[in-house]
Amino acid sequence: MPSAHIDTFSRDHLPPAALQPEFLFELPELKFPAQLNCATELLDRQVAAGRGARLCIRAPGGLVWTYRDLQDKADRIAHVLVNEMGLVPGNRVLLRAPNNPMLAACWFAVMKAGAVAVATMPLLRAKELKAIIEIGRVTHALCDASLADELQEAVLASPGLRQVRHFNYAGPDSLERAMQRHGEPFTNADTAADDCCIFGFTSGTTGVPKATMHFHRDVMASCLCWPPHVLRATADDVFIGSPPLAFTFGLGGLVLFPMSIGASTVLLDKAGPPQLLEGIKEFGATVLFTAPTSYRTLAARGVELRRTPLRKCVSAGEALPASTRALWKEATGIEIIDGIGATELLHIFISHDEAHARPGATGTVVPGYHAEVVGDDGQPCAPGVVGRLRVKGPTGCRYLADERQKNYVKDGWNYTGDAYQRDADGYFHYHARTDDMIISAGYNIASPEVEEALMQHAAVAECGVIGWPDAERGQIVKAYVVLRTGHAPGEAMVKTLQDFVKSVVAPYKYPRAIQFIDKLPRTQTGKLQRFKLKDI
Ligand code: 3UK
Repeated sequence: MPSAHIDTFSRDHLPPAALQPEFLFELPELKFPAQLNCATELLDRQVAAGRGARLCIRAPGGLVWTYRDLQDKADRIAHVLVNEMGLVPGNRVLLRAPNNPMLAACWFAVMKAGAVAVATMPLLRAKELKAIIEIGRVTHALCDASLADELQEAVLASPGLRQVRHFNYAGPDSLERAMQRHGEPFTNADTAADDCCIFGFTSGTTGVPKATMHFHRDVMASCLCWPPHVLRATADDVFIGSPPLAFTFGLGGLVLFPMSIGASTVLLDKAGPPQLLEGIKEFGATVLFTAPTSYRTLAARGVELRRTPLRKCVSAGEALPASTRALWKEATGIEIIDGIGATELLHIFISHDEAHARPGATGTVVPGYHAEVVGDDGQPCAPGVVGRLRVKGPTGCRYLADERQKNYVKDGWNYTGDAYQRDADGYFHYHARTDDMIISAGYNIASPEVEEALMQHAAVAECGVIGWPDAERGQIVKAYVVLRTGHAPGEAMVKTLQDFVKSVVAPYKYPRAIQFIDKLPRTQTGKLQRFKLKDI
């Protein structure tokens, strides 16, 4: 396949063939042509098919863009990148903004120009940005003016990154001013289906960042597996949610999936539970993407939510506790669609629709993917036995020049690092991250199971459970608990919660130590950072 890349950095740094996963294209719709540009497929095709006047993106403050408007912006930005910033296909463009329409336009511009998008979490500091710039050999940056400071500092320390433009600002050197100079349509780079277009940095619950590499065909595959087979939204749906577009959960749920069906999306620059609620009401959102904790908090507003047209609610990023599923159903009448995805696989590969929810299970394998639970010997486990989850399908793990490729991919399978159990009906039940299993006096205890038990108690707002070193038992179960307002910490509460856990799960799993805290440590993607609890 002829690559469009003149700068061959990404192709030169793919993992060696022997360390790549096996890629499967079993669904007929996944037989991609040799040349494929995902911006042509997702954006230009909608306009060419006569849907240019349809609503595409809205945002707080009254901004409304049609598909034609987004195409116009993306074309102008692509011209600026190529004609004013010296971009050639294959260059890496760092993108930095809260979720907003210009960020989406910049993302499509990078696709159109045949470059590689390196989207970054808004909260990252200069030091972390510098590491990303180095790992991804970033050459260009497009940055929201509100997040300029930390990037500025990182750019000063990064000689390879010379071209930076800022947007959502009115200065003479702004991206918007440059866009005014380019009104003509942009001819998209004729990229190969296997030209890289995304470096997705892992959200990392543990530390050192690594970049996952995704091709144009991977972007299209993510739109063709889970969305039509499980989510089944329509062109009239209005998508909304909290995950940043730098997190592939957000990129898919809030940009790629709505656009792949001609629907519209609402991009919120701040998307905590209050802003989500406001957004759902104001824009009449029908499809919500957010994390389990956010559903837990929002459930308190069930009366208001029932008055909105919200109809599909997707949870991912962390295991969805059965208690949160029940709480949301009771509050809103809506059955949450759970799904496990990973940055390495771009999006969701095990999930279920509303009619097939099983409390405590993530779901069944998404069409297009294969998944197994295997023991340490690499052999599939019998139903009900906990082992390691491994997956393969049209997308898979390619770390950019990283030793850890051989840990994630073995024998063609992607090992996600999760301990799972598969039941006789093919439903996958989450246990823990393989490194979050607690071994106490010879018992294997999964942190999330104890957390889920605790959360069923009315006094518990949130909690995190870890193994704590213990001379006698090796480890003991220790819980960090955030109480709901109106409940007092203290010895009596410790005893109450311990007794409660013993009454809902096997008593040996109860937390022998409980510490009350105000807030749990979380990543910017909303994941609990259990490893940080021990230092509290
Ligand atoms: C955990 C889940 C249980 C699991 C992601 C949807 O989370 C995403 O990507 P990350 O790379 O993390 C991957 C890991 O997160 N996880 C995610 N979802 C679930 N565990 N139930 C779930 N529903 O440990 C997995 O290995 O940050 C999620 C779409 C795109 C994504 N990138």
